[in-house]
Amino acid sequence: MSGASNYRTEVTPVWCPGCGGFALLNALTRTALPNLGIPRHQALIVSGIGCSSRIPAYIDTYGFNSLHGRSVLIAQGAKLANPELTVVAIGGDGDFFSIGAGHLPHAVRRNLNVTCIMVNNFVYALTKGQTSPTTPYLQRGEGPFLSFQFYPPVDPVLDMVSYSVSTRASFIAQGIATDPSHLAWLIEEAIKHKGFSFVNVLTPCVTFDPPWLFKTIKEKASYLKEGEPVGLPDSSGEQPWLHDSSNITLALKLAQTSVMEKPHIGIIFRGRES
Ligand SMILES: Cc1ncc(C[n+]2csc(CCOP(=O)(O)OP(=O)(O)O)c2C)c(N)n1
Ligand code: SF4
Repeated sequence: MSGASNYRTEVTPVWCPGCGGFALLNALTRTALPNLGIPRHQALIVSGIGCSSRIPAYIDTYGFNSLHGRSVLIAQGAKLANPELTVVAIGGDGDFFSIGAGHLPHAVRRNLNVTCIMVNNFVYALTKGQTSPTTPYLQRGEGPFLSFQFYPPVDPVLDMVSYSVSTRASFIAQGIATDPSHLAWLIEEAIKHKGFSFVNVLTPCVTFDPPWLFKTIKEKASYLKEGEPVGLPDSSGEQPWLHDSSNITLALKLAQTSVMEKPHIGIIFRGRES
């Protein structure tokens, strides 16, 4: 067991070296949970199935490595049963946006005080590289994805920002695994928000993503700061406006930009609490 200020278990992560999962683990256990001062017996991490969903084993709180796509449901049930618990659901883009996608709008509607962290590595990693709803279009044979070599994705990307803004999630943020301290701050704000909060973490899968994918995202990432002009892609004919995370109309405008054009990092929208 770890010490009082350490939220890590003694279990060694089995993630590949360089996996974005480490950034989230560090953000949660080294910064967000200690800063919030949540006692370990009052926090629950629920995950689904996937590489990212291994995380409860590494965090010294209550944990539930549940079923693929169902973590949001289980998290809501736990919160209803014990409102004192800080409940965080964690999973991959396949988990939340493919098999589990039907649960998200209803979690948004209920607006229970649950934080949902989507580890968006743009691929089904655990099952070895199939395309997910967030996989961008690639040319045939491009990248090391096993499935891409023969079946490049042809469907448009399901973008977390536009999805969560259009369903009116009460807290929406996007972080990036290369900046764990900023990610920790976003998670703290999400946990403090009294309502359903959704944090999309742009994350590299060093094994199955083509290397240019996360490199492009990292290079194009643009931080949102309250009261400061938003970054827009070169192709945008719009004048940058001043970021105001309380304004859903401006969040809808941000949602027009895809993550591959201009990944906005920060709090996108903060609305009604429950
Ligand atoms: C009901 C069910 N369907 C399918 C699977 C197989 N499966 C396990 S993990 C996974 C996808 C993993 O991708 P993602 O959720 O994005 O997580 P990652 O591994 O990328 O972190 C699938 C399809 C399963 N375990 N259970
Ligand atoms: S396959 Fe990808 S997501 Fe899974 S542990 Fe390795 S780098 Fe991480």
